[in-house]
Amino acid sequence: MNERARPETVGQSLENSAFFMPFSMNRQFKKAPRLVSRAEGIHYYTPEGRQIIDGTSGLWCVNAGHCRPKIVEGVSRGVASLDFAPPFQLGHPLAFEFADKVAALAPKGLSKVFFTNSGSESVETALKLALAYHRVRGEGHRTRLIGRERGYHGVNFGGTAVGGIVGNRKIFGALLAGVDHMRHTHDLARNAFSKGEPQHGAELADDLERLCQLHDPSTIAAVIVEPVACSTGVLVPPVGYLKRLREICDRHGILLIFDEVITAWGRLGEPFAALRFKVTPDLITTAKGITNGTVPMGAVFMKEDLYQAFLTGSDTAIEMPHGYTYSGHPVACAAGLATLKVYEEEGLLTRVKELEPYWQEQAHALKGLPNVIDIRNIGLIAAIELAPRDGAVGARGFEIHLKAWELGAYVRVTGDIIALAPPLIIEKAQIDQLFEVVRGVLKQIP
Ligand code: PXG
Repeated sequence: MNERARPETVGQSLENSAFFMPFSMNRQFKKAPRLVSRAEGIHYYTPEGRQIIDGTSGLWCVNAGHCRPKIVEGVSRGVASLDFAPPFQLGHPLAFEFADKVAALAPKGLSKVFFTNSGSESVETALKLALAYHRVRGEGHRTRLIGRERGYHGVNFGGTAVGGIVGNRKIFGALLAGVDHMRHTHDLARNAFSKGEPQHGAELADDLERLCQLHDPSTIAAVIVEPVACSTGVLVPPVGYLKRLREICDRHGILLIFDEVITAWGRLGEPFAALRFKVTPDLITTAKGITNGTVPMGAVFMKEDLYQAFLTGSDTAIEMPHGYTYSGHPVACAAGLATLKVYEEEGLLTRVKELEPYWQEQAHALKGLPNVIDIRNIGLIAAIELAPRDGAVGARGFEIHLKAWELGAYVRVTGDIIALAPPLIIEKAQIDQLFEVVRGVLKQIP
């Protein structure tokens, strides 16, 4: 067996392992595992020492690259000096310091921060904040939550309910009551091979107006969307779409939530996608890149007047009966502070502005390869959509994922869509290498 074809096991079978892997094909995976045991910069290394380009920043989170010494050191020092402190009715300085630092990067007006431990928890927190905000202002009749088809907002009940992925919803019962969904914006017929924001589809925002008329706007608390829907195959918002959503929300007193779990922290060339699209939501959910993926953490940013509404309108001593044992965990805050330092020192929150033209050119150079029906990009994200095989949606995509691994790149595949989002430290020559692997794979997989 040559070096490349060797299974990446640690020498023993994993078929009877106790580990129930999340969002994985347990049956298939445990027969032929793919493991990594070390990472550095833009690379993973298998237990056998094979180098793999990380084409998706782990899971869209390792924006500064892997095992950055300053972040490792920040986490080590943090855990050695304060391992844990209760976050309720007690504090530690790092949480206050980190909240002020991240709030300074957020769009103007989103000045308060609630800490969580993941994107899913951020989404639940934002949805609960929206409902509670209306109630403390005497608008408790606003109880409906609106999401969008093909949206991904994590896996908790609220996030699954506002999410628009059929496979994630269908086996979990009725989820939340009072949820509805707008249409998604993916439109290959009009927008295939768009560079950046596609031209067609701003009018799809009017689907929100339709739902307002159906339910009456006074029943709607909040609308949640990803500025760019990443998990379902990189759906870039059409020119003017997000602005139109904002206008409709303003007209009807509905809160707009941007789920920036992926799009924040420099992925689109700004600290937040809201800054790039120049549309300011009322709440932003985030996680992942906030600590460069090293220690789990999430955050919800909110406008000052939401926070003030709780301080003035709450009829209980505790203004917001919500929070997690690990909200603002000291080790996560230490990781976050060290991460921000690296982002700042290396200009990573805006570096993508320089890289984007080159990235776009290299991505679109794949046009014409077998089965490629669309290429789209924004920031340091690209998707290559392939025609599905007859009667076997996703089969081609999965073979591509495996072949890329064999040829030395880890790439995300959703159905038959390849999604690429490497660490923001990537150099042009490494962008070439990543696309060279993808090109080779596309040529080999029928
Ligand atoms: N919202 C958005 C927009 C996300 O992308 C979550 C919420 C949930 O975050 P947590 O930290 O609870 O996982 C996410 C997560 C993929 C993929 O393959 C993307 C995510 C998670 C798993 C897989 O694209 N994003």
